[in-house]
Amino acid sequence: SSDDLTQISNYTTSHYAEPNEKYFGIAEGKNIIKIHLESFQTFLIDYKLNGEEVTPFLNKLAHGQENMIYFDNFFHHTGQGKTSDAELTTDNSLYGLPEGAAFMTKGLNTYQSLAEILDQNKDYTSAVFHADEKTFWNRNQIYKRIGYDYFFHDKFYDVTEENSENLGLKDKEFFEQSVPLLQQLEQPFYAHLMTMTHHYPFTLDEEDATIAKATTGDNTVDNYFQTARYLDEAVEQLFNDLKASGLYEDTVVVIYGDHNGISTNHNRAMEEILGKEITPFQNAQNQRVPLLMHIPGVEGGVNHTYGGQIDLMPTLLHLQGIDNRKLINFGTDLFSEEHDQTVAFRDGGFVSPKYTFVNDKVYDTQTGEVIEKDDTEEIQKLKRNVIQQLQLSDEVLYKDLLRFHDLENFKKVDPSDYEYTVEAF
Ligand code: GP9
Ligand code: MN
Repeated sequence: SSDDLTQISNYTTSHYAEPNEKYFGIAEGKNIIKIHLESFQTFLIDYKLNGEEVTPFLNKLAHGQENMIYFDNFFHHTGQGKTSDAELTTDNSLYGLPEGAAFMTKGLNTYQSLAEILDQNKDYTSAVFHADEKTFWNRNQIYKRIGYDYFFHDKFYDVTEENSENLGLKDKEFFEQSVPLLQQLEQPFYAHLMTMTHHYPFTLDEEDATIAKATTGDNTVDNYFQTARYLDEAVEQLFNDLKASGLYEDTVVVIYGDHNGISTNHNRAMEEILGKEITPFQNAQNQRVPLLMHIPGVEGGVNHTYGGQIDLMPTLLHLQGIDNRKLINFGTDLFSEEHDQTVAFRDGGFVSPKYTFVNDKVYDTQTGEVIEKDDTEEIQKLKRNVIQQLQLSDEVLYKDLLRFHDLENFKKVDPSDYEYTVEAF
């Protein structure tokens, strides 16, 4: 009911972080291109396999080329919904559900998404580019509730046996065919491009491989580096094409990893790769995924702020000069002085600059040492806050509470406004 909603908006209002004046509105009206790196974990950045960089282009970006801001303490919070949880979270500042995929089970809910807020406040066109079948993760249904104007799925692409691998169209082909579609969008736009080749089991054609496999004997881990390199080259190609098309200039570019690609089933091989034991503490640290952001006119560099996918929507809104104070957002602006640096995992664990809480143990995030005296008020409070945040976010989804959330100048999304067929485009 709307009473449940009041409790939740009390929480999000008290948790809200004021925008940083230096960044508020700095990217107003600029196109936003968000690039989803499938299964890409932060440990790949600057990792050398047999003395060779695996992802040379992304490494350069992480070191500030193109005036990229690189968040090296950024995490995913995904659960069973994997990619779709990352989408839900980055676009709505809500957590995925503790079980199943909200994209499937809550596909008919009401949302107040980033795409729709941008549209209704600043006249943005929004589009998802993803060359899989449109029904995968129930995207064709939920996107109409999220309010995406366009969804360029496999039917919009020329997909053949030769240009496909694993789940479908190879990333280089995907990006190449996406640029002409991007050029047709009315500006300003918010475009979300989702890659697919660097996905379990990380298979790749011999002719596309430009780095040798790892040699741990674990196929998943060994293959992971070849597809990561391929993805790196695909992103570089996209940057070149965006520049050539004139789209790059004056565009906010956001690059993020969606979730881990290597599960704990592969700990033995990963220990060989990382040269350290994969304890529960280390496994938590491995849930880092990169976030890179190019904001025209803002100097690049490494930003060590702790944060996660939940924080992306508030951050992007503030860059547009749209205050998220009244929104049901569980994250906070990464650039805000008041940003909450405690990053929740879906299972109630968390990482903060000081503490890592996993498997019922608290560790010092900086040293990895177990903290014996873990019942301090400070730690208890962090634990409570994380649980509360997850529970309230779940309640929003389970009870479809955004139905009751009146926002000034916001019209409820009408799914019948959207039709994702090639004919309708
Ligand atoms: C499929 C792609 C992969 O469309 O999004 O999903 P995942 O298996 O990573 O959840
Ligand atoms: Mn994924």
